[in-house]
Amino acid sequence: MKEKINQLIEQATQRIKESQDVNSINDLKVQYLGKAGEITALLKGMKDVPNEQKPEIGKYVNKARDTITDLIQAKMNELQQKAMNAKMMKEQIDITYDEKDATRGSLHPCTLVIDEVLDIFTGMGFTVANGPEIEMDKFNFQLLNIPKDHPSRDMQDTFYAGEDLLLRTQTSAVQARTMINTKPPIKLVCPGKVYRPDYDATHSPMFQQIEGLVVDKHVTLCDLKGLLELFAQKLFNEKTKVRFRPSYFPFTEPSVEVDVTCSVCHGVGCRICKGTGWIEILGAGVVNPKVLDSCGIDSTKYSGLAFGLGVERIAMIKYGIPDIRILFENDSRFLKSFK
Ligand code: FA5
Repeated sequence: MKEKINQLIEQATQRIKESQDVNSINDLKVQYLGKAGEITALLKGMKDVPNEQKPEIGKYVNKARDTITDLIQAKMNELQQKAMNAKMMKEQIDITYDEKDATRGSLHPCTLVIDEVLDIFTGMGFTVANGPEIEMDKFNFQLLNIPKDHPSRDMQDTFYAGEDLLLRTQTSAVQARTMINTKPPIKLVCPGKVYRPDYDATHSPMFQQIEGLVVDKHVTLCDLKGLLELFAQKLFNEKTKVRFRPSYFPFTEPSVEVDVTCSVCHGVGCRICKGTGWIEILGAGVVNPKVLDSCGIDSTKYSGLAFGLGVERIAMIKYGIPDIRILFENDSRFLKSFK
């Protein structure tokens, strides 16, 4: 019996010594000391040992159990410490590192504008909607009262991706998508990228718009005026005045273009506003009843207002950026100035 116990201790000592990780040491613990473990079996077998040998063998078995328990515990401590050291080495922080040398990113001016505009409108109870950039002709044009071959399609030259597929030219496509799927009241803003074959100092082939749509009972041009005045004052400053000029969009009637007093010269006239004191920020209008009807909303019961602003243009006005292309060049010196 003693011989057997000695062999067991020897074997366990060797295996514990060779263990490389916490899992294998746990396995050994189960193998020797667990309910069905080898030491436990020896303890259980004590009942078969002749009475006169019991004290001596019992001591021997207990000693074996204590030896193996101590070895396992010591090895476990060692492996845990090793794992902790490795983790600390991996995650160590250089406290001598000078933060001034770190290059910290900043939000792009267009992202700043989008965040600010969405903040203003969500604060007024609008929800934020999204739609696909590759859009069906139906949503971008047809449901917005712009049938195929309609001359107003020329107002927004288009990148086509197939017979009925295109890169959306306006976030107004989300209006149509929403109205066809949602019952009024509707009150949403929709930010997103739009595409047109344009390229000069104030036009880019990809730019971003934010669309706004309200559909409910008794919505009027007065609501649109009040809403956009409040918006402009929040976005620029409290003294900002808003001017509505008659315009034309097939999906709104009446349609307007909205100017604000120049935030640089406050209406006096400067380089940014080309001496006029006013800067155009968006297109808007009362939703054309034809659009409501074709989207399944009864225009005798409901009316709506809609607007669409160009994010890059707002960023240009707000931050005095003379050429839209600067916004896409990703020159880090320019971007850093928005920290
Ligand atoms: C529209 O796109 C209409 N969907 C807006 C609208 C919505 C009217 C709802 C009525 C009701 P417009 O083509 O004018 O309108 O474009 C809106 C804004 O996008 C412009 O005021 C301008 O700020 C910006 N924009 C237009 N084309 C470009 C371009 N190529 N690059 C940068 N910004 C542009």
